[in-house]
Amino acid sequence: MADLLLALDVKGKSEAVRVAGACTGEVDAIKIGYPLVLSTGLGIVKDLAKAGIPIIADFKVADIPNTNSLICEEVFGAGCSGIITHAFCGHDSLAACVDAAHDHGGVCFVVCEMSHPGALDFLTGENAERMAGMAKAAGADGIIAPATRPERTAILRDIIGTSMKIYSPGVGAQGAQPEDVKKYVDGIIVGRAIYESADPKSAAHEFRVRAR
Ligand code: FNU
Repeated sequence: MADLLLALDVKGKSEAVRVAGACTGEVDAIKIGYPLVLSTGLGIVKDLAKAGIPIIADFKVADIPNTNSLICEEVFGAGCSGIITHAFCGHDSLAACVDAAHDHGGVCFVVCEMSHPGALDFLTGENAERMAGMAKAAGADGIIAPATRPERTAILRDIIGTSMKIYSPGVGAQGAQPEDVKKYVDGIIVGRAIYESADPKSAAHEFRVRAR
């Protein structure tokens, strides 16, 4: 049984509020990222948070520890309850994000293996497995692993165990189905298949039922 996270990669406040409003009650969290925040500013978090749904910032943070801390301060100060970070910058950069999240009562998720085809160039195999181990050692709350490669997500689950969560993108527009991956993960992340739908509420409802 997996939760449903809406990837709200729309542009502009009115579209974001429209889709989020339509999906209220059908999604367990909203994931925002650069497309939305660069078009609206970080103040969009307060607008979305009115619905009471947790907001996770997918900024794939990837810098030196001090800069990572500064980014996280802004994210949590704006009202987000989670941050998604990269791990390939190393243990100290990752620790900065985990510590900042926990200092604010939030959660930190770590990208280990990405869902797109190009992930196979670097973000897979031994690299992904080492990052999963690093995420666990850092005390992160969870990892990001691909619905498009469920067999890889199963391997990463074995590494982190059951005390950490896995959120999994790739369902819908990238070709994966909820049924492919739900037994390995705690949440599926769905963007275009919901926000580009003529009826986002029904689309979200269907994904949520299928993820259960
Ligand atoms: P949709 N996302 C992803 N793959 O797709 N954060 C990853 O490996 C990853 C992600 C995000 O395809 C992507 O940026 F680490 O329209 C987008 O916000 O369903 C969402 O997950 C997928 O969107």
